[in-house]
Order: sequence, then C-alpha cells, then structure tokens
Amino acid sequence: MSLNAIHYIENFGAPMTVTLNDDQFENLTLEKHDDGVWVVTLNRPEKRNALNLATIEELITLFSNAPRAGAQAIVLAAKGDHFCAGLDLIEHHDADRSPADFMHVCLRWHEAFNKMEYGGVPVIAALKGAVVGGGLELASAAHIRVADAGTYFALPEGQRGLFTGGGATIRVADLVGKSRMIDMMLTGRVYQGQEAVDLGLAQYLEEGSTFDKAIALAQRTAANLPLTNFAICSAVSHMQNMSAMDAAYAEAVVAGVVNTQPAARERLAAFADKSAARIRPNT
Ligand code: 1HE
Repeated sequence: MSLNAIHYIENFGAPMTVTLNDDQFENLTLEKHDDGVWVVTLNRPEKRNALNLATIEELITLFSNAPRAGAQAIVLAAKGDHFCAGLDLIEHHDADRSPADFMHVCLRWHEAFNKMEYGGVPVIAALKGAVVGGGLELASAAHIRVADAGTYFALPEGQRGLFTGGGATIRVADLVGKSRMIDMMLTGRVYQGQEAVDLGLAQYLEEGSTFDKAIALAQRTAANLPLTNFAICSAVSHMQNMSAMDAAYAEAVVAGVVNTQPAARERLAAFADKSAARIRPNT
C-alpha cells in the first residue's frame, strides 16, 4: 500500500475538498447537522416520491460525494405520507423508451444504489406508507430500515407488466429470500408490521416517528470512528459478493487497517482503564 493511501486512511473522515449543498438539488433536500448526521429527503410528495431520472441523478451526485464531503451518517427520509412509489410510471410511459434506453436507466439506478450501499457512510431509511417497487429497491440499499405500523412493502411490477430493474433481484432476494420475492412479484403480496420486520424488510418497527428513530440511530452511528463505519458499510457488502476464502482474506486485510487505526487506540485505552461503557443486556 502506498504512503499516500495510508495517509488517506489515517485521515479518513477529515474534511475534504468536495462540497455538497442543498441548492444543488431539486428533487431532494439536504440538511447537514453539526454532529455529522445528514438528512436527505425525497421531495416529490405530490408524485408520492416516484423516482424519475432526475431524482436518480441527484441520488448519484449525493451518494457519490457524501463520503468525501464530511457526512458521518445519512438519514434517508421522505416528504409526504409515502416513502417512495418506485419507478416514475408516467415518465416511463411518456418517454416510450427503447430496450437500450431503459437498460441505461437501470444502470443509473444501480449506480445510485451501489454508491449508497458501498459508499462507506451509514444510510438509515426512515420509512412510512408505500415502500413499493423501485421504492423497495431504494430502501433495500440502505444499511438500516426503520418502519412503522403504516409502512408497507410490495413489488407491484408483475401487475404493471414490468420487471424489477433497480437491484431487487439482488437486494430484496437477499433480504426475504428468492421464493418470497417471486411470490411478491407474481401475486402483488404486501408485507407490513411485525411480519415485515421478521422477514428482514426492516430492522426496526417503531411506534413513534420513524424519522426520530432514524435520527437517533444515525447519531449513535456517527459516534463510531469513520473508518470503522466505512468498513462496516462497504466491506461487508463486498465480502458477501466473494467466495468464502476470498472474503476471509479480505476481512483480514480490512481488519488489519481498521483495527490498528490510530484513533482506535484511545477507545482501547478507555476499555483497558475501565472508563469505557460495558455491554449489558437490555433492561
Ligand atoms: C406516480 C406514481 C408512480 C403515484 N409514478 N407517478 N410503482 C407502483 O406501481 C406504485 C404506484 N403508485 C400507487 O400505487 C399509489 O400512487 C400509492 C399507493 C403510492 C399512493 O396512493 P395515493 O392514493 O396516495 O396517490 P395517487 O392518487 O395514486 O397518486 C398521487 C399522484 O402521484 C398522482 O399524480 P397526479 O399528477 O395525477 O396527482 C400519481 O400519478 C402520482 N404517482 N405513484 C408516477 N410510481 C427500475 S424498475 C422499477 C419498477 C417499479 O418500480 S414498478 C412499481 C411502480
């Protein structure tokens, strides 16, 4: 590894030259908190936050640059009653796309969602209402999903004469298993509540506001060392794509870098001198 790369890693999380501001976006809003938590809000409530191409391009800009612009954790929220209604069906209808055109649309979706999943910054989705089709593909690229009793998950592609194009065959199948995903697509089956959490569509079922819970989780996450979060929110996904032998090797390399980072010494010293919090069961 070059000295430059080591310098980069040791300074991971330090402010970098890339800047992102709310005024760069039309379909998203961006709010930066002092604790490093960023709130990115899907902002087309009148279209139930359906994903048109312009929104996808903004998600690419956001998630490509956020890791180098100082974001420590990102809450992905939505304006209005629904998280996201999936592909903008009206834009798709009106554009009358060729197969090649739509393949390129899907590749832009993959670019956006891969930047989310592999970018190294924790993304916590505050869900509500419909999380359907491409909206579920978007949510499944987040590292943590918080649902409430009104949140519902579906893949209505089958009934629309469509097929998933934003990574559901990879991420939704990974969450709920191939058979359940196929059932969701064939029959339009809707999951919600505890059943959805039990299947892995969300990790939290919140009685109160999913946004408040997502913020609390983001704040907790942002208190971790940035390089540690980078590994958790990048390496785990990469390693899932590898053979077990290669993943074990890559894990050792990542742990070699992360577990010897200078910033971790303070935390290890606090454990050694007994000032660090101990891990206890929930009361
Ligand atoms: C939309 C979209 C959309 C709403 N594209 N414009 N996704 C779906 O099959 C879900 C389609 N949407 C719905 O089932 C419902 O709209 C909702 C359950 C999400 C919300 O219902 P509701 O009663 O609150 O709203 P609405 O009256 O249906 O819609 C309000 C407006 O949002 C209306 O626009 P307006 O200009 O007539 O007021 C709708 O047209 C608009 N709207 N959803 C465009 N999806 C990479 S491949 C991915 C493939 C897929 O994602 S397939 C799944 C598509």
